[in-house]
This record gives sequence, C-alpha cells and structure tokens, in this order.
Amino acid sequence: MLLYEHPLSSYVQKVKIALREKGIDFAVELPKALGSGTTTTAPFAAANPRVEVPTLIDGDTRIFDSTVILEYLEDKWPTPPLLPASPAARAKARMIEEICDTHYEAINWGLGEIRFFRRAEGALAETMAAAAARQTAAIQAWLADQLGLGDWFNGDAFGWADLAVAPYLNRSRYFDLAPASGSRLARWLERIRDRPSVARTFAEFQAAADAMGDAYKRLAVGSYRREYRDHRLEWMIKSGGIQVVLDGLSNNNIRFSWPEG
Ligand SMILES: N[C@@H](CCC(=O)N[C@@H](CS)C(=O)NCC(=O)O)C(=O)O
Repeated sequence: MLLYEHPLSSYVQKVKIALREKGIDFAVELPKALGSGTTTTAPFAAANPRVEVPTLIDGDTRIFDSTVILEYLEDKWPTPPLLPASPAARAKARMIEEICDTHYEAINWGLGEIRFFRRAEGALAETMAAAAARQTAAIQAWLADQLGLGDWFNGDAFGWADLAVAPYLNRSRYFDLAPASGSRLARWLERIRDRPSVARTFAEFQAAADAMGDAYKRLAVGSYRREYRDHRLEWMIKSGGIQVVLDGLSNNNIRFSWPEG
C-alpha cells in the first residue's frame, strides 16, 4: 500500500494516524513538484484529478480525499474500529471532522501563506494574523464544547473524531495559537501526543515544518502555484488578504482548483 503524502498536510496526517492505529503497513512517497499543479508523478497524477495529497494506492484501488480514504480503511480493516458505534456518535465524529477540514484548515493554511511564504508582511500580516487568532479562538471554543467533560472527542476511546482534530490543533500550537495551558483542550492535546500513532505523525510534521524556512524563496523562483480553493480562498478574502490573491494572480503563483479556467 502506497500513500502519496506531504508530512505538513493535515489531511495526510489524519490518514497516517488511522493507518498506524489500525497497524496497517504502508509506504509513503512525496509526489514530485507537489504544489505546482503540474506534477506528473505516476500513478498519483492519474489517480487524482485534483493532484492533492493524500492519495492512496492499494493494488488496483486508487483513492483520493482524506475522508474517503478513512472510510475505505474502516470498511476494509474494521478492527480496531475508529468510528464509534452509535449512529449519533458517528454523526458527531463526522461533523467535527467536517468543521476541522474546512473552517479550521483554512485558518492554519492562511497562516502558512503568511509565515512560510511571506505573502503579506508588516501591518497587513499583523491584521491577518490577528484575524486568524480570533477565528482560532472561536473554533477552539467550539471544540472544547464538543469535548465537554470527556477524555476523547470520539466518546469512550480515541478514534476518528480525535484524529480529525489532532493535526489542526497541533498546527495551531506550532503557530503559537495553542489552547490555554491547563485547559481541557490543552490536556487532550497532551494526552494524544503520548500515542505512538500521533507522536510519530507529529514528529514528521515538525521536521517538515522546520524545513520550510526558505519556502518564500522557492515561491519567488516559480516553484509553486499554490491552490487557493474553496475555504482557503474565502479565508484570504474575509481576513483582509484580497490583495494577496490579486498579487498571486498577477505573479502566477496561485491557482484555483481543478478544472482550471
Ligand atoms: N479534501 C482533500 C484536500 C486535500 C488537499 O487540499 N491537499 C493539499 C495539501 S494540504 C494538496 O495536496 N495540495 C496540492 C497543491 O497545492 O498542489 C482531502 O481531504 O484530502
């Protein structure tokens, strides 16, 4: 089984935690020129018209989209289960995942555009970072309500809802937007970091994040056309970054989702 990945991607991290929780062997590969929209790495490019990671190759089966991959893993390797048992708890896990994959991811991604790629500097960067901090606090408050007094988002044990929150909250921590120390959310983050599946996935994330120091130089020489899609594009605009979008279009270093133009 082969997983096309990038260790920074929160979507990829969800899948790697699930594979490791289920004890499934897998190899990883970083598609060449990921982030340019022009990768020809086979069979990745043929398997996924969006040329996004994660993409999973399991024999003749090729699957894109982290949620669809998680469903596939749960269907093919039901033990140990990652979704809780009751329909209501399963729906709750999926709602938590939905919020994290859309609204939460867009904030983290936007911060990456500023910190890693230096799309905005000075006062504009500060305005956008402040918007991200307010939005992150709102989402973390919502997540704290979902966690309630329990130990796990998924119910009685670690599962789908936990692995769906993990990469996003950890990335907030990386960007100095961790939940207040001692809060239930902060203690949950400490708790999951003790799990081998999560610890290893987070270590891979950290190493990749540490290597992003010169990403803005690679952007300047045309290595990337970053994908400004759906919630990410909305985030840029609602957080004060409409000029970032216009500059990216005129410099041809952003693109929209497939099919383009
Ligand atoms: N809905 C997809 C989103 C995947 C996605 O956006 N992946 C990003 C990395 S975080 C990607 O591969 N982007 C390719 C690019 O920017 O060229 C999922 O859940 O897997």
